[in-house]
Formats: sequence, C-alpha cells, structure tokens
Amino acid sequence: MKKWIDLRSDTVTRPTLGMRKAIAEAEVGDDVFGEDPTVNILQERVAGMLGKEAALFVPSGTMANQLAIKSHTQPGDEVIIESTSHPYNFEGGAGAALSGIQFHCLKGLRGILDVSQIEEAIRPDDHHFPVTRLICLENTHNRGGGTIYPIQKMEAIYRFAKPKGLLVHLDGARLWNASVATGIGLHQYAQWADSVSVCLSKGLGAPIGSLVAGSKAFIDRVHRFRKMFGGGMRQVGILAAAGLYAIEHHIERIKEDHQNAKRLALGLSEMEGVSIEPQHVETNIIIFDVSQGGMTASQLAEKMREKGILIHAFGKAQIRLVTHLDVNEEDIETALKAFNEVLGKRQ
Ligand code: TLP
Repeated sequence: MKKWIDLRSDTVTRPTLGMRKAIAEAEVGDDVFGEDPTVNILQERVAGMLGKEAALFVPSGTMANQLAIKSHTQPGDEVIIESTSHPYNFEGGAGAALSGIQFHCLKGLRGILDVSQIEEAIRPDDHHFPVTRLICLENTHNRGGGTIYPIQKMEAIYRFAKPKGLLVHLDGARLWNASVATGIGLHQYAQWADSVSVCLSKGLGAPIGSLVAGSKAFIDRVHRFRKMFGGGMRQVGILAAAGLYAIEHHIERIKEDHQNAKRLALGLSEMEGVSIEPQHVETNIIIFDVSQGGMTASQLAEKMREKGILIHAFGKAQIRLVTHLDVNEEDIETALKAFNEVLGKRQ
C-alpha cells in the first residue's frame, strides 16, 4: 500500500497497536443505562482533568458543541461567537436548526476576541432585541491557524460575562494542544468557561469521541438532549478505552507535532509564492496563502497529491496543514522536499 503523508487534518490518524489492544480488552456495558464501566471511568477522568463536576461522552466534537449550545439557550437567544469559529461555520447550521439560536459573529484576530468587542455586542434589555445568552470561544482556534487563546483574555471575558448572567462555552477540541504548548493546565483554561468540549479524535489520535464537561445540573440537561439527538450509545466502552489510552499515552507527545509544524512553517517560508508567518504557528496547524504564486490552492494540492502528500485547500488561495501522531520528522522533510519541487525556493 502506498504510504501517503496526510497533512489534511489531525483527524486522519489510525489507532496504534497499543490502542487497539486497549479497545479489545475493554470492559463494557450498556451506556444508555449508565452501566459501561469504561465510559464511566473516562467521563470521571476528563471531568477531573478539566476541574468540572461532570462530563459526558458523545460521538463527535460537533455534537459536543451543539449539545452545549442547546443546553445553555432558548430558541431566539443570541450566541456571541468569532466569525471563523467551528460551531458557526463547520457544523452544518446546527445552531439554528437544533437550538433555534442566532449567532452574533465578531471578527477576531486569528480567531481571538477581546472583551471590549464582546461588551459592544451585548444586546440592550429591550424587547426589540434578542436575548444575549452565551459566548462561545475556541481554544486552540482552528481557522485562526491553531491559535492559543491567551488565558488572560479568557479570564477577562468570563469575569465580564458572569455579573451580566451570560454563559461561556469553550470549544476545546484541541485544548490539549494549547495546554501542552503553554504548560497551562487544562483545568486552568477550563475554569474560565461554564462548559467545555474536548475531542479525543484530533491531536490525541483516538478513532472517535468527544466529551462535554460542566456542572452536574448542566450535564444532566446535556444527557437528556444527547438522547434526543440520537447520541445515546450502548457498549461503547470499546471507544472510551481508546480515549483513555489516548489520554494516558498521547498528550505529552503533542509537543512533537508542534515542533514538526514549526519546521514545516519555516521551510515553507523559503518557498516561492508562499505567504506565511512562521511566528504565528503556535501549535499543530499551519495556514498559508499561495495567491502570490502561479497556482491556485487546489492546483497546488493536486500537484502535492501526485507526490504522495495530502494537503487541504481552503478556497482559492489558502492551504491548511495539520501535524499529528501519524507524521514524523522524516515525513516533514519529505513533504518539504515535495513543496520545493513544486514551488521552488524563493530567489
Ligand atoms: N474540525 C475538523 C473539520 O471539521 C474541519 C478539522 O479537520 O479540523 N471544533 C473544532 C475546533 C474542530 O476543529 C472540529 C473538527 C470540531 C469542533 C468538530 O469535531 P467533529 O469533526 O468530531 O464533529
């Protein structure tokens, strides 16, 4: 089988042998009855890591975010969110379809909002307006280029939100990456949000699974809606076991992904027609622009595919690369060599 170097996403990883063994040996039960011991351990472990009272295992990051939005809001409420965020752009319009909310989008700096922007977006207490109910943040910020939310900004937003009765949800699909990159604990980030979603199937390399965490009362509501959305699962300890294995073995190694991403970004900065700011590559995501070169992003992606390298084109001019468990330092050098053959070095 041809060995592709797949840089399209960190979701493409395949379970390692150790993880497959953990899956095979998992104790299971019917999780809809709350009787799957492995799921229960995973939920307690993740709640503890995030410093929250409870957590619930769900199939995807999308379901995790949307359950949080559903559980925090009423139809007609407004949810303040950054305009390139995942829940707004890449979750199939679920906020409107499943919760009947409207998003109030604010443009951030590589995905990061300042509390002053949020302050201005709060609706007055007047029956002409929707009720501002929830603020959604994303750490790391995917479309922002894997940007880390500075914890001081999260704290300022949370401290601003509380006296106004506003809730804060954190899409922490890649919160592991933020924590490994900064050394700031997951619970330290999570303390500045009422609810947090985390994904096991991105940087951590599990085949599936996310969790939503928050207070007991909140998770109780999330549980009810998970059933309603068709997310109740049965002997799902086999998947929770993969998640537990990922948490135990794959968090620390994320720093290698960050080093590989930096190496890629620095190499790309020497290529003809590439606009990139390597200093903006903070974690495992690299976004760069090719509009100054002779090719569209999809033409470049096609040429790289011919060389066995898979990359993701966004629109006409942007490429996203993501490093992960299944690409090593040597693969990064191979990818850079291929970029060099296609683009050439800057003169
Ligand atoms: N992101 C995927 C795609 O959907 C774009 C990727 O390849 O990066 N929050 C964030 C910040 C995400 O990046 C993603 C997935 C999700 C939520 C949704 O997770 P899933 O795919 O499990 O529903």
